[in-house]
Amino acid sequence: MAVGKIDHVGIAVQSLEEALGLFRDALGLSFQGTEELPDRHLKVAFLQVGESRFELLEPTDPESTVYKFLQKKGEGIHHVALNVENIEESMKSLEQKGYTLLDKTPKPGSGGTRIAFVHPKSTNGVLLELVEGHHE
Ligand code: CMX
Repeated sequence: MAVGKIDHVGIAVQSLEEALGLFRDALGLSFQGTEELPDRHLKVAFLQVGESRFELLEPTDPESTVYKFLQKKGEGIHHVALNVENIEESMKSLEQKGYTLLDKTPKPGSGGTRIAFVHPKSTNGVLLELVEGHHE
């Protein structure tokens, strides 16, 4: 499988507004606005870091997987997203090597991308997101 850059690093936060005080204001990263993802029970904000980005994740209700994460672990790195050339091929390759995919088929991601997650229990404790396609 062909991995490109780190697309983004997802960080679970209690409050986007509060976290923007660090990432946007103190670090001075370019802020690309917030987005509501009602189907995932999340509010997210992207900040550009060179060719990559941070994705701040604030759960909007207890249905969110990020809500559970915050309850268990507190704020912190939630996932790392890697750009891949061909998502179906990458998913198949990882599955054949024994890694546990959380999605059977790619799901639509933000900005017209296609995404799939790999279970952190099979990937050294890091929830991996595969991303095909680029923003803008
Ligand atoms: N990173 C590392 N480990 C994680 C984790 C994460 N993000 N989330 C859970 N875990 C660990 C837990 O600590 C737990 O470990 P122990 O058994 O040692 O305690 C184990 O995985 C099971 O965790 P859980 O709290 O019982 O949670 P679930 O099994 O219900 O769900 C997961 C975990 C990864 C399967 C689920 O969160 C998932 O499907 N995630 C993929 C989708 C997602 O996270 N989307 C939201 C953000 C991305 C976006 O949409 O933009």
